[in-house]
Amino acid sequence: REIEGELRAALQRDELSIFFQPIIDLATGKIRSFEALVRWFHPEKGELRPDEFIPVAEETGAIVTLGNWITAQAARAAAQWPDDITLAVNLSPLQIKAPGAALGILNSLRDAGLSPTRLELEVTETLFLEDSPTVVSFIEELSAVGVRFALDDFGTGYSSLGYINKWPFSKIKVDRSFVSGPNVGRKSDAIIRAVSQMAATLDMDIVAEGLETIEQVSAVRDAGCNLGQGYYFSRPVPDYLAAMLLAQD
Ligand code: G
Ligand code: G
Ligand code: G
Ligand code: MN
Ligand code: NA
Repeated sequence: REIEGELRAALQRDELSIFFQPIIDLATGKIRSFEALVRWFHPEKGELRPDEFIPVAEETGAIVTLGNWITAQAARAAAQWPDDITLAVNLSPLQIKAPGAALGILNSLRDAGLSPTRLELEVTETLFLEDSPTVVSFIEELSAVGVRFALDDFGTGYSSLGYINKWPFSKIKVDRSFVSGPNVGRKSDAIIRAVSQMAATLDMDIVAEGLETIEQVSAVRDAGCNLGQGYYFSRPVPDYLAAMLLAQD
């Protein structure tokens, strides 16, 4: 595919960059962490979203190189932040299943000078669809040095509670379909409440994603989410703007 060779060249030509979206403590209004979101500024096609090239990178195996590059770049920015601000990075299932995946991430952190305890890896349920020893050792190796895991897009899969029972997640990210859209109402609110209560009991953080209005912020806070993320607070921004947000916080 055309985009495949271009992706390789893009890394060399510096066309990719990492944006950062703050995750806010809903009790204090302060920034708790930033999620790294990759962007590709293509010379002809303009801004490409990850949905358009991450799947291609997965198919071609380029995701391993790309993923380690993303982690390294994001960690380099995060190393400049105050120590109590953490970095969240999205991982593709294929990236995790590649040989040496944990080592690749730890090397990226070391090169960037970021402590593993400041990294949180966001994974989705699709990672666990097959119960592989590779996934087990990936999670054990990184947990052992203090890396944390967040269950992303919670509520869109099939057996999220089973995964929470089995794996050491420290955070649940409630999918934005529970916050806005046709399926939001009494039922979605009750689900957020129940999951928030569970999260608090288990000492997990719970983030509501896709918050765009003050009403949505109030609703998820009242329902028990302790963290929030979305355009209401900030769009994903370049590293220098993330640093400015922190300076003003
Ligand atoms: O960034 P957007 O805001 O468009 O993200 C779209 C999707 O791409 C999300 O599901 C997000 O998790 C994923 N995504 C964004 N950045 C990365 C990345 O660095 N690595 C991987 N694997 N997925 C990413
Ligand atoms: O604030 P406290 O020490 O009680 O927090 C214990 C744990 O519960 C922490 O992991 C914190 O993130 C989480 N937590 C705190 N407040 C809330 C909340 O309102 N809802 C949920 N779900 N978790 C919370
Ligand atoms: O799958 P994941 O949760 O990693 O993806 C995050 C995605 O959500 C990114 O595409 C990001 O740009 C997008 N996003 C972040 N905040 C908002 C928001 O408030 N509204 C909408 N529609 N999308 C958001
Ligand atoms: Mn995510
Ligand atoms: Na999500």
